[in-house]
Amino acid sequence: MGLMSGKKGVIFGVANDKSIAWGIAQQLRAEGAELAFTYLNEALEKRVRPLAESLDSSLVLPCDVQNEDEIVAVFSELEKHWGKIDFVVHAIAFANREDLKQPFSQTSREGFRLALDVSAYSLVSLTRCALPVLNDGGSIVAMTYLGSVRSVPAYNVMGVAKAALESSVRYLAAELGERNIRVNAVSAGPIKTLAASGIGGFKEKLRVAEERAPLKRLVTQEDVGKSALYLLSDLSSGVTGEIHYVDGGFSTAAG
Ligand code: NAD
Ligand code: 0WE
Repeated sequence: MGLMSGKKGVIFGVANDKSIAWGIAQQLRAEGAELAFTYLNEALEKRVRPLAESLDSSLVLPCDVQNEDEIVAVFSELEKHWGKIDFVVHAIAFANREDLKQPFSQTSREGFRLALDVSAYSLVSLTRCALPVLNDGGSIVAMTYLGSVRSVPAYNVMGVAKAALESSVRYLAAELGERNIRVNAVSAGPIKTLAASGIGGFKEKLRVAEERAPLKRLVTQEDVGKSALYLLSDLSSGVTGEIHYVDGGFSTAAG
Protein backbone atom coordinates (compact mmCIF):
# COMPACT_ATOMS: atom_id res chain seq x y z
CA MET A 1 0.00 0.00 0.00
CA GLY A 2 1.62 3.24 -1.16
CA LEU A 3 0.98 6.76 0.12
CA MET A 4 -0.81 7.56 -3.16
CA SER A 5 -2.59 4.29 -3.86
CA GLY A 6 -6.10 4.86 -5.13
CA LYS A 7 -5.23 8.45 -6.07
CA LYS A 8 -5.31 9.74 -9.66
CA GLY A 9 -3.97 12.95 -11.11
CA VAL A 10 -2.48 14.89 -13.99
CA ILE A 11 1.00 16.29 -14.49
CA PHE A 12 1.56 19.35 -16.69
CA GLY A 13 5.17 20.12 -17.70
CA VAL A 14 7.11 16.99 -18.63
CA ALA A 15 9.40 17.82 -21.57
CA ASN A 16 12.00 15.08 -21.07
CA ASP A 17 13.57 12.87 -18.41
CA LYS A 18 15.38 15.88 -16.88
CA SER A 19 12.13 17.76 -16.21
CA ILE A 20 11.21 18.51 -12.61
CA ALA A 21 7.70 17.27 -13.51
CA TRP A 22 9.24 13.91 -14.38
CA GLY A 23 10.98 13.75 -10.99
CA ILE A 24 7.60 14.37 -9.35
CA ALA A 25 5.87 11.77 -11.55
CA GLN A 26 8.37 9.07 -10.59
CA GLN A 27 7.85 9.67 -6.86
CA LEU A 28 4.06 9.67 -7.22
CA ARG A 29 4.05 6.44 -9.22
CA ALA A 30 6.40 4.73 -6.75
CA GLU A 31 3.73 5.39 -4.10
CA GLY A 32 0.96 3.94 -6.26
CA ALA A 33 -0.60 7.01 -7.93
CA GLU A 34 -2.27 6.64 -11.34
CA LEU A 35 -0.98 9.35 -13.66
CA ALA A 36 -2.02 11.31 -16.74
CA PHE A 37 0.38 13.60 -18.60
CA THR A 38 0.11 16.57 -20.93
CA TYR A 39 2.57 17.78 -23.55
CA LEU A 40 3.01 21.15 -25.26
CA ASN A 41 3.44 20.10 -28.90
CA GLU A 42 4.00 17.12 -31.20
CA ALA A 43 7.77 17.28 -30.89
CA LEU A 44 7.42 16.82 -27.13
CA GLU A 45 4.71 14.17 -27.49
CA LYS A 46 7.42 11.85 -28.86
CA ARG A 47 9.37 12.33 -25.64
CA VAL A 48 6.49 12.25 -23.18
CA ARG A 49 4.55 9.22 -24.46
CA PRO A 50 7.33 6.64 -23.81
CA LEU A 51 8.06 8.21 -20.42
CA ALA A 52 4.36 7.99 -19.50
CA GLU A 53 4.22 4.37 -20.64
CA SER A 54 7.19 3.53 -18.43
CA LEU A 55 4.97 4.61 -15.50
CA ASP A 56 2.02 2.54 -16.78
CA SER A 57 0.16 5.59 -18.06
CA SER A 58 -1.50 5.80 -21.47
CA LEU A 59 -3.43 8.98 -20.72
CA VAL A 60 -1.22 11.46 -22.60
CA LEU A 61 -2.97 14.60 -23.83
CA PRO A 62 -2.00 17.75 -25.73
CA CYS A 63 -2.14 21.05 -23.84
CA ASP A 64 -0.73 24.45 -24.66
CA VAL A 65 -1.87 26.46 -21.63
CA GLN A 66 -2.21 29.56 -23.81
CA ASN A 67 -5.20 27.79 -25.34
CA GLU A 68 -8.20 27.66 -22.99
CA ASP A 69 -10.01 25.08 -25.16
CA GLU A 70 -7.11 22.64 -24.80
CA ILE A 71 -7.20 23.01 -21.00
CA VAL A 72 -10.96 22.35 -20.97
CA ALA A 73 -10.43 19.30 -23.22
CA VAL A 74 -7.82 17.81 -20.86
CA PHE A 75 -10.18 17.80 -17.91
CA SER A 76 -13.12 16.50 -19.92
CA GLU A 77 -10.91 13.57 -21.10
CA LEU A 78 -9.86 12.92 -17.51
CA GLU A 79 -13.49 12.91 -16.41
CA LYS A 80 -14.37 10.44 -19.20
CA HIS A 81 -11.60 8.05 -18.18
CA TRP A 82 -11.58 8.42 -14.43
CA GLY A 83 -14.58 10.40 -13.22
CA LYS A 84 -12.94 12.28 -10.37
CA ILE A 85 -9.25 13.08 -9.78
CA ASP A 86 -7.19 13.81 -6.67
CA PHE A 87 -4.28 16.03 -7.72
CA VAL A 88 -2.84 18.41 -10.31
CA VAL A 89 0.86 19.25 -10.82
CA HIS A 90 1.74 22.55 -12.57
CA ALA A 91 5.40 22.63 -13.71
CA ILE A 92 5.23 25.10 -16.58
CA ALA A 93 7.03 28.37 -17.26
CA PHE A 94 7.95 30.39 -20.31
CA ALA A 95 9.34 33.82 -21.15
CA ASN A 96 11.00 35.07 -24.32
CA ARG A 97 14.67 34.17 -24.24
CA GLU A 98 15.65 37.81 -24.92
CA ASP A 99 13.69 38.89 -21.81
CA LEU A 100 16.02 36.69 -19.70
CA LYS A 101 19.07 38.53 -21.11
CA GLN A 102 18.36 42.19 -21.70
CA PRO A 103 17.87 44.68 -18.85
CA PHE A 104 14.51 44.13 -17.12
CA SER A 105 13.30 47.64 -18.00
CA GLN A 106 13.48 46.64 -21.69
CA THR A 107 10.77 43.98 -21.24
CA SER A 108 8.09 44.57 -23.88
CA ARG A 109 4.37 44.66 -23.07
CA GLU A 110 3.95 41.49 -25.14
CA GLY A 111 6.89 39.74 -23.40
CA PHE A 112 5.44 40.62 -20.00
CA ARG A 113 1.99 39.39 -21.04
CA LEU A 114 3.40 36.13 -22.43
CA ALA A 115 5.46 35.31 -19.32
CA LEU A 116 2.57 36.01 -16.96
CA ASP A 117 0.05 34.17 -19.13
CA VAL A 118 2.03 30.94 -19.51
CA SER A 119 3.75 30.93 -16.12
CA ALA A 120 1.12 32.34 -13.75
CA TYR A 121 -2.38 32.73 -15.19
CA SER A 122 -2.23 29.10 -16.35
CA LEU A 123 -2.42 27.95 -12.71
CA VAL A 124 -5.68 29.85 -12.26
CA SER A 125 -7.08 28.35 -15.44
CA LEU A 126 -5.96 24.78 -14.60
CA THR A 127 -7.47 25.11 -11.15
CA ARG A 128 -10.79 26.43 -12.45
CA CYS A 129 -11.06 23.63 -15.01
CA ALA A 130 -9.99 20.99 -12.47
CA LEU A 131 -12.52 22.06 -9.81
CA PRO A 132 -15.55 20.18 -11.15
CA VAL A 133 -13.57 16.91 -11.20
CA LEU A 134 -11.44 17.31 -8.06
CA ASN A 135 -12.28 15.11 -5.08
CA ASP A 136 -12.64 16.35 -1.53
CA GLY A 137 -9.10 16.21 -0.14
CA GLY A 138 -7.62 17.16 -3.52
CA SER A 139 -4.21 18.81 -3.79
CA ILE A 140 -2.65 21.17 -6.34
CA VAL A 141 1.10 21.86 -6.50
CA ALA A 142 2.94 24.43 -8.64
CA MET A 143 6.68 25.01 -9.13
CA THR A 144 8.32 28.33 -8.30
CA TYR A 145 11.74 29.93 -7.77
CA LEU A 146 13.38 32.39 -5.35
CA GLY A 147 13.46 35.04 -8.10
CA SER A 148 9.84 35.77 -7.11
CA VAL A 149 10.88 37.41 -3.84
CA ARG A 150 14.44 38.55 -4.63
CA SER A 151 15.85 40.16 -7.75
CA VAL A 152 17.98 37.36 -9.19
CA PRO A 153 20.21 38.63 -12.03
CA ALA A 154 18.63 37.87 -15.44
CA TYR A 155 15.54 36.10 -14.05
CA ASN A 156 13.72 39.37 -14.82
CA VAL A 157 10.13 39.03 -16.03
CA MET A 158 10.08 35.40 -14.85
CA GLY A 159 10.53 36.72 -11.29
CA VAL A 160 7.47 38.91 -11.74
CA ALA A 161 5.55 35.94 -13.13
CA LYS A 162 6.59 33.73 -10.19
CA ALA A 163 5.47 36.47 -7.74
CA ALA A 164 2.05 36.37 -9.45
CA LEU A 165 2.07 32.56 -9.34
CA GLU A 166 2.86 32.49 -5.61
CA SER A 167 0.17 35.07 -4.85
CA SER A 168 -2.27 33.04 -6.95
CA VAL A 169 -1.41 29.99 -4.81
CA ARG A 170 -2.48 31.94 -1.69
CA TYR A 171 -5.73 33.24 -3.21
CA LEU A 172 -6.65 29.83 -4.63
CA ALA A 173 -5.87 28.20 -1.28
CA ALA A 174 -8.08 30.74 0.51
CA GLU A 175 -10.96 30.06 -1.88
CA LEU A 176 -10.72 26.28 -2.04
CA GLY A 177 -10.10 25.55 1.63
CA GLU A 178 -13.82 25.20 2.29
CA ARG A 179 -13.92 22.38 -0.27
CA ASN A 180 -10.92 20.75 1.47
CA ILE A 181 -8.79 21.30 -1.63
CA ARG A 182 -5.23 22.43 -0.90
CA VAL A 183 -2.96 24.57 -3.10
CA ASN A 184 0.80 24.91 -2.50
CA ALA A 185 4.03 25.63 -4.36
CA VAL A 186 7.51 24.14 -4.22
CA SER A 187 10.31 26.70 -4.60
CA ALA A 188 13.26 24.73 -5.99
CA GLY A 189 16.90 25.70 -6.12
CA PRO A 190 18.53 25.76 -9.59
CA ILE A 191 18.44 22.43 -11.46
CA LYS A 192 19.87 21.73 -14.90
CA THR A 193 16.77 21.10 -17.05
CA LEU A 194 15.71 22.07 -20.58
CA ALA A 195 14.29 25.36 -19.24
CA ALA A 196 17.64 26.11 -17.59
CA SER A 197 19.76 25.28 -20.63
CA GLY A 198 20.97 28.14 -22.73
CA ILE A 199 20.57 30.58 -19.87
CA GLY A 200 23.67 32.74 -19.63
CA GLY A 201 25.56 32.24 -16.36
CA PHE A 202 23.52 29.22 -15.27
CA LYS A 203 26.68 27.23 -14.49
CA GLU A 204 27.77 30.02 -12.16
CA LYS A 205 24.31 30.00 -10.54
CA LEU A 206 24.74 26.27 -9.83
CA ARG A 207 28.21 26.80 -8.41
CA VAL A 208 27.09 29.53 -6.00
CA ALA A 209 24.03 27.52 -4.93
CA GLU A 210 26.21 24.52 -4.14
CA GLU A 211 28.73 26.58 -2.20
CA ARG A 212 26.32 28.72 -0.17
CA ALA A 213 23.58 26.19 0.57
CA PRO A 214 23.76 24.74 4.09
CA LEU A 215 23.48 21.24 2.59
CA LYS A 216 26.58 22.02 0.43
CA ARG A 217 25.04 20.44 -2.62
CA LEU A 218 22.54 21.17 -5.38
CA VAL A 219 19.01 19.87 -5.09
CA THR A 220 17.82 17.24 -7.53
CA GLN A 221 14.60 16.33 -9.31
CA GLU A 222 14.31 13.55 -6.72
CA ASP A 223 14.52 16.02 -3.78
CA VAL A 224 11.81 18.16 -5.38
CA GLY A 225 9.76 15.07 -6.27
CA LYS A 226 9.74 13.87 -2.68
CA SER A 227 8.53 17.25 -1.36
CA ALA A 228 5.85 17.43 -4.04
CA LEU A 229 4.80 13.90 -3.05
CA TYR A 230 4.35 15.09 0.54
CA LEU A 231 2.28 18.09 -0.57
CA LEU A 232 0.14 15.95 -2.89
CA SER A 233 -0.41 13.21 -0.32
CA ASP A 234 -2.48 13.08 2.84
CA LEU A 235 0.72 13.57 4.90
CA SER A 236 0.28 17.33 4.34
CA SER A 237 -3.47 17.38 5.12
CA GLY A 238 -3.14 20.57 7.18
CA VAL A 239 -0.92 22.47 4.75
CA THR A 240 -2.25 24.97 2.20
CA GLY A 241 -1.29 28.34 0.69
CA GLU A 242 2.35 27.58 1.44
CA ILE A 243 5.55 28.16 -0.54
CA HIS A 244 7.74 25.21 0.41
CA TYR A 245 11.48 25.78 -0.22
CA VAL A 246 13.54 22.88 -1.55
CA ASP A 247 16.83 24.65 -2.10
CA GLY A 248 19.25 23.01 0.34
CA GLY A 249 18.64 25.93 2.70
CA PHE A 250 20.15 28.46 0.25
CA SER A 251 17.48 31.13 0.82
CA THR A 252 17.93 30.94 4.60
CA ALA A 253 21.69 31.51 4.61
CA ALA A 254 23.52 34.84 4.39
CA GLY A 255 26.76 35.36 2.42
P1 NAD B 1 11.36 21.91 -18.32
O1 NAD B 1 11.78 22.63 -19.55
O2 NAD B 1 11.64 20.48 -18.23
O3 NAD B 1 9.80 22.15 -18.06
C1 NAD B 1 9.13 23.33 -18.46
C2 NAD B 1 7.84 22.86 -19.12
O4 NAD B 1 7.00 23.95 -19.46
C3 NAD B 1 8.10 22.06 -20.41
O5 NAD B 1 7.53 20.79 -20.30
C4 NAD B 1 7.37 22.89 -21.46
O6 NAD B 1 6.82 22.10 -22.48
C5 NAD B 1 6.31 23.55 -20.61
N1 NAD B 1 5.67 24.69 -21.28
C6 NAD B 1 6.25 25.86 -21.70
N2 NAD B 1 5.32 26.62 -22.31
C7 NAD B 1 4.14 25.93 -22.25
C8 NAD B 1 2.81 26.20 -22.70
N3 NAD B 1 2.48 27.32 -23.36
N4 NAD B 1 1.85 25.26 -22.46
C9 NAD B 1 2.14 24.12 -21.83
N5 NAD B 1 3.38 23.80 -21.38
C10 NAD B 1 4.36 24.72 -21.59
O7 NAD B 1 12.04 22.72 -17.11
P2 NAD B 1 11.87 22.62 -15.52
O8 NAD B 1 13.06 23.28 -14.98
O9 NAD B 1 11.52 21.24 -15.14
O10 NAD B 1 10.62 23.58 -15.26
C11 NAD B 1 9.44 23.15 -14.59
C12 NAD B 1 8.99 24.20 -13.59
O11 NAD B 1 9.95 24.28 -12.54
C13 NAD B 1 8.84 25.60 -14.14
O12 NAD B 1 7.70 26.22 -13.55
C14 NAD B 1 10.09 26.30 -13.64
O13 NAD B 1 9.91 27.69 -13.52
C15 NAD B 1 10.23 25.63 -12.30
N6 NAD B 1 11.55 25.76 -11.65
C16 NAD B 1 12.69 25.36 -12.31
C17 NAD B 1 13.92 25.47 -11.67
C18 NAD B 1 15.21 25.07 -12.37
O14 NAD B 1 16.27 25.54 -11.95
N7 NAD B 1 15.17 24.22 -13.39
C19 NAD B 1 13.98 25.97 -10.36
C20 NAD B 1 12.79 26.35 -9.72
C21 NAD B 1 11.59 26.24 -10.38
O1 0WE C 1 11.94 29.18 -14.12
C1 0WE C 1 13.04 28.94 -14.57
C2 0WE C 1 13.31 29.00 -16.05
C3 0WE C 1 12.10 29.37 -16.83
C4 0WE C 1 12.34 29.69 -18.28
C5 0WE C 1 13.44 29.29 -19.01
C6 0WE C 1 13.54 29.62 -20.37
C7 0WE C 1 14.73 29.28 -21.20
C8 0WE C 1 14.37 29.14 -22.65
C9 0WE C 1 11.35 30.42 -18.91
N1 0WE C 1 11.45 30.75 -20.20
C10 0WE C 1 12.50 30.36 -20.94
N2 0WE C 1 12.53 30.70 -22.26
C11 0WE C 1 13.45 30.20 -23.13
O2 0WE C 1 13.48 30.59 -24.32
N3 0WE C 1 14.06 28.63 -13.68
C12 0WE C 1 13.80 28.76 -12.26
C13 0WE C 1 15.43 28.25 -14.10
C14 0WE C 1 16.24 29.50 -14.14
O3 0WE C 1 16.17 30.34 -15.20
C15 0WE C 1 16.99 31.42 -14.91
C16 0WE C 1 17.58 31.24 -13.66
C17 0WE C 1 17.09 30.01 -13.15
C18 0WE C 1 17.41 29.40 -11.84
C19 0WE C 1 17.25 32.55 -15.68
C20 0WE C 1 18.12 33.51 -15.16
C21 0WE C 1 18.71 33.34 -13.92
C22 0WE C 1 18.46 32.20 -13.14
